[in-house]
Amino acid sequence: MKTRAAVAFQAGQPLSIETVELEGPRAGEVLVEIKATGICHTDYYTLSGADPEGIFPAILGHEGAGVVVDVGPGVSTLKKGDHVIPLYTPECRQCKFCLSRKTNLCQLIRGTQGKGLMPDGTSRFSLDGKPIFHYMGTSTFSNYTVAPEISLAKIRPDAPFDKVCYIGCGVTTGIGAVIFTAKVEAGANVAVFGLGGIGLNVIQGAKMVGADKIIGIDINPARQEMARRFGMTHFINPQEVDNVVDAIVQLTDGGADYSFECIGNTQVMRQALECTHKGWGQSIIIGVAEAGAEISTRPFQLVTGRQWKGSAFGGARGRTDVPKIVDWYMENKINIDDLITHTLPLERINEGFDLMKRGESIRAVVQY
Ligand code: NAD
Ligand code: AHE
Ligand code: ZN
Repeated sequence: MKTRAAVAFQAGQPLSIETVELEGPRAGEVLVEIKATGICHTDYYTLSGADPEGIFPAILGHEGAGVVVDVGPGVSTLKKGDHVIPLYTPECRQCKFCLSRKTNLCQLIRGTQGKGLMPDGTSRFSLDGKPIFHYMGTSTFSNYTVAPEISLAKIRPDAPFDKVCYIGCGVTTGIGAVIFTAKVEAGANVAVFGLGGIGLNVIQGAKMVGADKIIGIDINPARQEMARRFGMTHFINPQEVDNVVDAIVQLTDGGADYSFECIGNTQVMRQALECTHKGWGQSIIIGVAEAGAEISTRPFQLVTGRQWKGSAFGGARGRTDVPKIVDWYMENKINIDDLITHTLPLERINEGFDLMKRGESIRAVVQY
């Protein structure tokens, strides 16, 4: 079949709207009509050329929601008409990682996914007879996409696509990092570095679990209003204080119990670790840093009890947890609507990237 898609032909170049060829689903695969997709900073990261796994031409996008149109041989858990959210972190429930119960990082198809291919080592997308690579196993910047069955969470049919698509990455990453990765307890003091599409969801998660002080740190003062609406109690603009770490330590009587880096800046990652409390502070890295970047701190910071952790997709097990997060939204337990600041047609997807780069959007959503 043919489908409209935004194609990334080259790093650093705007996406190009094309009509591409899409082959039907093979064994274990599912054809999905994507109804809406968010634009995450990670899409920009890969498009910029900073991603060591970035390959071109590719169809980016990993924050979508849609409807099953067709299933390939052997698919047993999904059928035509089911509503789904594609998962860049699949959940096969049979690999060593899934069975460990210690991580959400299912590895069954990670090798081919990172090479922009379906699990059988080929691509379903092409243009003028030449293959186009998939991205993160999802490629939601295409109106129709093919994904492995294990990379799709079935969700309730009454959830609006243009809102719950955000659960495909930002919402789950932010709230999940608080409840699944850090397991923040009521009364804890939390510091959140970067108040964009991810950081605001960390704030929302921290408020949900009953955190005490929720300190937001961002160089964009315009982020303050929205962050307060989601539960931030204190704001620090790093450009207005001598030392961010000292400012947080003073506010929290010795340091934050938990901190979250939601930017992808290795200098800030160091600050995020060092602002946590001696003896037990935990700092969770969510931000994705460019190829070659490295983090550093004095080992003494860890010797004296601070811990560095990372979180991918908020530690959520997609097929199990994503449908529950959709329920939370439908039951008004979480707010997604206010974070979706812009909705655009596919033809204007590059404007969505520009809004994010200028710090004017929280989430721009493409509606097909
Ligand atoms: P975003 O662009 O919406 O937000 C980034 C925020 O950081 C902005 O508000 C910006 O003003 C702020 N910022 C930039 N530099 C800063 C600095 N030096 N100090 C303080 N604030 C600063 O991006 P996003 O979509 O929220 O994504 C944030 C990061 O999380 C990205 O690196 C993205 O790739 C990553 N991410 C990781 C996962 C994961 O599973 N680990 C999932 C999604 C996104
Ligand atoms: N290809 C990148 C890795 C980027 C990365 O860390 N991705 C996160 C999700 S970001 C979503 O917005 C992730 O889930 N990582 C785990 C994994 O297996 O990719 C690079 O730097 O190589
Ligand atoms: Zn993302």
